[in-house]
Amino acid sequence: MTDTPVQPGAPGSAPAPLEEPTAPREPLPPKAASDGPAAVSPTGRPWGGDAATRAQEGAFLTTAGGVPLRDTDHSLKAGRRGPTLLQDHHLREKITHFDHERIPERVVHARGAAAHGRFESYGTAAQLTCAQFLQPGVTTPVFTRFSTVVGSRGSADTVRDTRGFATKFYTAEGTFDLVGNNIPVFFIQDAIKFPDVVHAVKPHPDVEIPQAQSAHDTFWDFVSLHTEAQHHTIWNMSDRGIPRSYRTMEGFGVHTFRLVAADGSTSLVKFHWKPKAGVHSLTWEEAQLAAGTDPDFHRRDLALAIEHGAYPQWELGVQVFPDTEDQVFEGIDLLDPTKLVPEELAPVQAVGLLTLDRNPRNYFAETEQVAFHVGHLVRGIDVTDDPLLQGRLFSYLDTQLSRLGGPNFTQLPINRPHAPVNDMLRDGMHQTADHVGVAPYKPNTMDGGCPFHAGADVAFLEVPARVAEGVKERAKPASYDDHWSQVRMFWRSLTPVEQAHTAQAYTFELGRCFEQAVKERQLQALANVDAGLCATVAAGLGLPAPAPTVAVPDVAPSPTLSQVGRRWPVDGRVVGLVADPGTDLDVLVAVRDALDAAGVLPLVVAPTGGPLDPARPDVVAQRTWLTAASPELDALVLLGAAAPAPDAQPSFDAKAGGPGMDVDPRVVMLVQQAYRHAKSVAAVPAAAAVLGAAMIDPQTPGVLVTGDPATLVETLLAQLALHRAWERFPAAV
Ligand code: HDD
Repeated sequence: MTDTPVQPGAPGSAPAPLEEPTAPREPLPPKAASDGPAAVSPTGRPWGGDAATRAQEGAFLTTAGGVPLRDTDHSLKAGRRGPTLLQDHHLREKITHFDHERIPERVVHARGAAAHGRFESYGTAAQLTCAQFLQPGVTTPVFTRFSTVVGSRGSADTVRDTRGFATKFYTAEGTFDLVGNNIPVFFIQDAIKFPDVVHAVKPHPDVEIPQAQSAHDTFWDFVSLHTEAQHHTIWNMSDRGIPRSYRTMEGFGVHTFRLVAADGSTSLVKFHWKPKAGVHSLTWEEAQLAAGTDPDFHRRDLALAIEHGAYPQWELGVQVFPDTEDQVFEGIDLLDPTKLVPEELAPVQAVGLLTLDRNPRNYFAETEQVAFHVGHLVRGIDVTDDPLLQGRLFSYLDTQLSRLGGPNFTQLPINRPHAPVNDMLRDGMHQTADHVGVAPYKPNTMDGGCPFHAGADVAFLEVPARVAEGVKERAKPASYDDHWSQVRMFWRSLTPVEQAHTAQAYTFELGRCFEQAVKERQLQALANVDAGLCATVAAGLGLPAPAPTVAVPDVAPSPTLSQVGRRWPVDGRVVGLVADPGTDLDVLVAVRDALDAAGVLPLVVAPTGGPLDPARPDVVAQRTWLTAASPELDALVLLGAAAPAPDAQPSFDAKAGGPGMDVDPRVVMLVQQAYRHAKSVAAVPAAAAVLGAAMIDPQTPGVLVTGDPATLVETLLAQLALHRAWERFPAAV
């Protein structure tokens, strides 16, 4: 025996003391916003937080096998400075798992944001379809994922692009997916062209630029050669291509679907989502600013609105057409996905209300792993022969096999039906179900004939629709040949402000192309749409405007295609209250509370974070003069003279506000931006100098100076309902 102390770490020594506590601790509770209103689906499954899917249990850190761990910070080494041992099974498990944390991103729609909610049926579609979730009084849990199309998972939200709008209805009769976009038509008429259009719009394959942009040669090469894409493209170039928020987008099922009623009668329909908050877009400058200051602009907006209780809502509506044999309505081929049916010809009839009220708890588990499929249909809703839809019926199932690693992705918690599942699919990668019985085939006697076929009163039934007569050929019908009249209809339905934005977008995008032939060919396409549009874009490019090559019939505008001129609810809109140490906090609180009561989200914008006055902890800055930016704010209220703060720097961006000026240059820049973006700007008299420094005439539309908080709020809310002071365009951008 020796009494020499054993060195820590030497064989036989006690483990080194731990720095962290080892007392058991309960896992953190979920964030309030992701807890959401507790509710139970009609099938009995909870959807306000599902304890069964929570991954973490117990108080201790464990291995994947549940063995409690004492140390996850040091690998097992041969001596403290020695090499790491292959024996370290915890190290290998930890690193191996990490090495495989990523799954392939979606080939399109990679970047998205999602939320849970509920769909309440009005019952107004009960005459049209026997689908259970559209019957009177039925509420169905849903999960909706919004997305851009072109960019990678980490790209910016506010790029010019189409937006995806996909909703999974967990109905009592099985899952129904409505996989739509914010544009009612598509680039192509046949799914076989999908790889072509996507290859054209994705970054160039040699250097992989540009990211999340259509402003490049291959895209315009494709759409100018492939003129059926011109209709979708003009929607992209309009303000619809840069939505203000996911909350302010329309959604469209695009294709014509067939509804089947309880009595077997059928009708053709197009699905529409109508946002309760109205249809609003960013300006191009706002979109570009937001991509820099807040690339997560739409994702954050959705999550914050839900967290603040301003739950986004959309009405689901249908345009209904008789199910005639030719499937043509008012001369429009309903099977051509590059055509819409103007609402003036077939009004949208509301059939239910979607409310998104719970943020995801885990982005990967829910938003990333959710798998939509146009073939997820329920009894009472069937597909048509639209060749784009037919191809999609293959693609969505197929893509999940590589994205989610096998055929059992419907067992992932977010994809699990809320209806009972009793299929005869077995085994495969990532199988988690414990199937019982010996006879997963039909007919059988070994399992007593189970499971039984469903009767016609509950089963999904394909409608016995007549298929077109003809020969087998790779061709399309003549009714798909008009690529121009609806493009012209869209253009003519826009107000002058919207037309100016659209022409500017074409000019920018083609200006980013380098191939002369591509620009000239697209100008030729624009000449067929409208001579004025073509001339404006040609002038911007410095090229001659060609004459049209196609005689396009004159078309009536469809006023519902424009966003301008209507009043919308103000719920969930965001107003910046620009304050400083001299601000009368009673006025600020009066304005803030009145806006809050109207459902608007007021954000205090102060020189620094924290309380404006230590004696008034109820008034705290949510944004600072440095972090606030116009795109996030739908209007500004100026509540102080905004004298330069000690950290103010002269700004080259602001037209005024350099050294020696009386107003902080960051506030000047913010106000100038908001003004250029045609936002309302209201000011108390003490802040009039800020307008002066920003060179804004207080008499301009949408600008107001008043000392009366009630008048200020009332005027501001009325202006917010119009979204922008449109009269300020086209001087604004
Ligand atoms: Fe698609 C994803 C919408 C045509 C193939 N599509 C995807 C998503 C939306 C749409 C919203 C994202 C779903 C999510 O959030 O996970 N797609 C549309 C619309 C189309 C359309 C409205 C035309 C009307 N799509 C289309 C065609 C094909 C695909 C013609 C193939 C032939 N789409 C896919 C895909 C994706 C997809 C490759 C990528 C990831 C996924 O499916 O799950 O299969």
